[in-house]
Amino acid sequence: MATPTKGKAPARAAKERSPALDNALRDHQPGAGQTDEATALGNAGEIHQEAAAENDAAAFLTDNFGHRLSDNQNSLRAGMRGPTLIEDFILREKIFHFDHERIPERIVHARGSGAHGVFEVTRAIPDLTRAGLFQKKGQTCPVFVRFSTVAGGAGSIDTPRDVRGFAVKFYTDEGNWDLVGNNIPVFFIQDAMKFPDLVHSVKMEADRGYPQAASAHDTFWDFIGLMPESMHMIMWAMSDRAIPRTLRMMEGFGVHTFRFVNAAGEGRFVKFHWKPVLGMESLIWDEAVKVAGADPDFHRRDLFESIAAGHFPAWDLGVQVFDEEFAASQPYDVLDATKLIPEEDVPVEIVGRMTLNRNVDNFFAETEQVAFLPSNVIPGIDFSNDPLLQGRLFSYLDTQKSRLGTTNFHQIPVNAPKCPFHNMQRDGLMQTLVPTGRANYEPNSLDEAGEDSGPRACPETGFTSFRENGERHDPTEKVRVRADLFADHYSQAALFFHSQTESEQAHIASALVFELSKVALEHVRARVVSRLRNIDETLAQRVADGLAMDLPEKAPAARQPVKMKPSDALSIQKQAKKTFAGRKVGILFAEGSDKATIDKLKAGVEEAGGTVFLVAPKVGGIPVKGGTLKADGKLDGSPSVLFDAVASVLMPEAAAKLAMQGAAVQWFMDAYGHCKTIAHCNGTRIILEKAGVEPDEGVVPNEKLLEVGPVRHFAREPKVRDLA
Ligand code: HDE
Repeated sequence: MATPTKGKAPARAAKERSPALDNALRDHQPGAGQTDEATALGNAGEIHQEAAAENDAAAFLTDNFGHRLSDNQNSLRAGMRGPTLIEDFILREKIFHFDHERIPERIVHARGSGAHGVFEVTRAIPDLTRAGLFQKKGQTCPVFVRFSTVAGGAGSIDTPRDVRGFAVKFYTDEGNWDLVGNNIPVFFIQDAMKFPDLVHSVKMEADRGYPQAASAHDTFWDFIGLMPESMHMIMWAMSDRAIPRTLRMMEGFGVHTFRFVNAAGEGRFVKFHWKPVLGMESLIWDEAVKVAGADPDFHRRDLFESIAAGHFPAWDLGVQVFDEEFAASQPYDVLDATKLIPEEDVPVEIVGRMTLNRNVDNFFAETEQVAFLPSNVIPGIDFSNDPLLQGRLFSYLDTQKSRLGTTNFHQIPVNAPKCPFHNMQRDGLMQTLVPTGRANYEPNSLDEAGEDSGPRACPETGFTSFRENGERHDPTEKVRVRADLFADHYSQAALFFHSQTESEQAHIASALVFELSKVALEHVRARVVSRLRNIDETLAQRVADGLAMDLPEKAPAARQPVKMKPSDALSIQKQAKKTFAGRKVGILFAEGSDKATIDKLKAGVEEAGGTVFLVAPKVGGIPVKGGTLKADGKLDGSPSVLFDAVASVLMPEAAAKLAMQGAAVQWFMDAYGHCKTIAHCNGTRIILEKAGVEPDEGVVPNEKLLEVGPVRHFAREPKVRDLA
């Protein structure tokens, strides 16, 4: 409350204030420490009075029914020191509302961050889909996106090892299309029937209520060990994909096989991909753990600040389109969500670009209340018989009622379509629309009496389900089984592992060791390792060694795996982009540092598309050579894990002083340990030595920062960490 008025005109003399405000000030001034707040309070009152004079009704505080408040500081009492009166409708309404301000958090994906944006078609595909959105190049539609972690609660950290949700709501002219995907193209399970078990196992354990936002515990790995179909997803979840550096630098996937249907009624299968324009970046596990402490809101803050600064994150929408014939000739079933289609087999064709260009105005109203439904499709986009997708079509509608409390959740602004919608549905809790007329049923002939008869179905433009049965099933049979190829649990897990660089493979092995080391039940560890033997014998051996256990017997495979050709598209490191765009460089300076050098470094990074964050032992104005300089962050509150690369401009005396401080030594030790580029001046050497930083191609003089770029130097990793 104090903030908006700080620095404005001094408070008026007490006699000019309203009696209520005087009362508030008196009661709020028990000690000298409160003077500032009280002054601000006076200013607030002053501003409101002035606004009132201008007849600006919005400036008055009212209750929810529009009654103006005369005092927002004191409840109504029976006498100066007496009890509060139940008649105080203002107090009761305020507390009543507050008491009910929380809604049930999402059972999964509770922690999320959202933003508005726009989608633009870059390639028309009328041959593939009749969806109006894709008919013309240049066509645009607004979107809302929510990124999320899966396992943790709404208040949990942003950087656990976890899958990230990547849910996009397209507000098209033909209604909302929700592409509710993840940042990993496959899933843990094949059938919706197993979802509650999966989620129960990964969430906090039922009796003890921990661990929060972590898969490294008994129940998760117990379930995984007993569900060999999860092994492909486990490879992804243990890889660097599960610890993205920012939300802006991760891929997204629709996961399931969907259908495109064109105007001629021809259907083709389609998989959706989001490719980040900034390229992909991940954290290193040690870094992820430290970021969690340094800034639990790391991803949310990054997204918000990037958009606020006008650095709009963008993704290209790609499609892999294929027909039944292709599907039938693959060694996997395209209806199985634990399988992907290698990009080398079916290239990803880019058809549009999404740019996030507006932060939410209110987190609760938009990010919390947004309701995604995989069942929200538009004519030209249809479902497949993927048994996981089929279950989702039911679940999301259902969950919104429990979260948002009403079947009218579609009327909440962030959920409402931006095209008109009319039907005969009426009433329900929190109906906020006021439908007119009598036509709330159909058919009716009210128009014959001159009344509005309401809307009607339209066979030509309305949604029609794809009619052909290209998915080869016998609809006369009722069965609880899975198709044969679903039984191949290991071919694609091996494909993923063998597509990674050596360093990425080491990260996977180490992640498995870390996670399983947190599993207390030894038979669970052994079962998981026995399954790894079906993926790669050396991986299984590395994990067994890392856990100091004997290699268990190989688990029998339900179906013999086949060999697939490694795919570079599955590796982050093989696709790494050397760019400053969207990257942040931390520059350390202190008293006496050369401002001109700092300015030059900053200008260079900014020109290359990056941002700079100045770090110093103190945040106020610091005397430097050439003037004073303010830091963006204090050293011990701005560890190097928050940056993509670091640089330092220090005079020898200041560096000698900093070399005595853990925060400064740790700054470089971590940057080095996390394989980041370290640019430095001569003065910094004393700290580098103490931090154990050894020369390599990523430890360079400041002048070389732009040339080397904010890339990771993974060749350094074996020197700084013992990987499995
Ligand atoms: Fe979800 N999932 N899910 N899921 N999911 C939810 O819906 C569910 C699955 C995904 O930012 C819930 O509104 C079932 C796959 C995202 O609001 C719930 C199954 C994929 C989000 C639900 C799956 C996802 C959710 C919880 C197995 C990737 C967050 C709150 C059949 C393709 C959306 C809510 C947001 C959220 C159910 C599997 C992605 C309970 C039953 C596979 C990104 O309805």
